[in-house]
Amino acid sequence: MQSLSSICSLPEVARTPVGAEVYRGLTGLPKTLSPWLFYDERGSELFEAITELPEYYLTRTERAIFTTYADEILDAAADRKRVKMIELGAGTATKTGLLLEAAVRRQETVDYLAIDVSESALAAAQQRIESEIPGVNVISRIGDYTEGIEEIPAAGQRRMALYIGSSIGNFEPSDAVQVLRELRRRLVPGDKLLLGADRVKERSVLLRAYDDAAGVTAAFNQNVLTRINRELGANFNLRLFRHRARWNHEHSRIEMHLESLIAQHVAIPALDLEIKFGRGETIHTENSYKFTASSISSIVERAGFAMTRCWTDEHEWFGVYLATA
Ligand code: AVJ
Repeated sequence: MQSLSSICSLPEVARTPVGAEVYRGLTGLPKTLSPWLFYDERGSELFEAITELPEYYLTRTERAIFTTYADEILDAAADRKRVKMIELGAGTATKTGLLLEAAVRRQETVDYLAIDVSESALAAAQQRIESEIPGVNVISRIGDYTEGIEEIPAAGQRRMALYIGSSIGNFEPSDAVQVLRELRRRLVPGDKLLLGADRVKERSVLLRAYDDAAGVTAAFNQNVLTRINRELGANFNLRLFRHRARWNHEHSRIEMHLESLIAQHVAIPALDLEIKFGRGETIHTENSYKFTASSISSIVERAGFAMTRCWTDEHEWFGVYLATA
């Protein structure tokens, strides 16, 4: 815990979300930065590029599962009612289109509430879906996760909350339970959760997905330093911090780090900080948890849902799980 006086004497910038996170992460030990810092404009572009890399199987595999099973998923979710879809962290909602098309086949029209923190991503998603999939009524809400899904569904409606793309993997398991529990609180019994979560697999496949040959993931990781240089006036030298991806077997997660290649000091003027790095010391920038059917079921059930069904691909590389509130 920091004393109140030390908080009050911090520069103004330390109270912005980015300033506060960088202050917290780089003054603590081990040094960490939260993955939400990746997603400035350039970072979002780099992430889109990652999803198209040959090594990054996640997006393509989840899309293949939806392509094969969208109708089955909608049937299982609907309980013969009309489905209404709500997507948490909708982003550009490219894979969601497959589920929306299946909903339109079933019931002709579907209400789709897209929630995301990025206004530009939401606007683009809304435009594309409305023009490409007639029958979808898109409502978009800027916000974090479960904001904006308070209202009780109309009689005869079944709500299906989508939390896809293995976004859940960025959370420590106990935080993942909290996030889903918060969602559960805003649903009524019978409502559904459709969760996409990456699966444990051979280590070399995992490592390649987070350290691709073209270096796009390395650029994505290092971009956080560029962002800190730009927004907080820091002087990180990108050539002196190397991208590292590690498999942490004990915690069943891929970790991304930025490793300092030499002993060095970095100044962050906006935070009045001088950060010291030892040679080989890292900033831990991301955890990407990988699940078994049983580890994800345990999280879903601790959050108050009952696991209902699951779908996977031929290699069992990615899982799509339907749970009932
Ligand atoms: C967006 C959190 C699902 O963990 O695979 C991609 C982010 N990080 N490459 C993931 C990411 C490095 C991604 N998630």
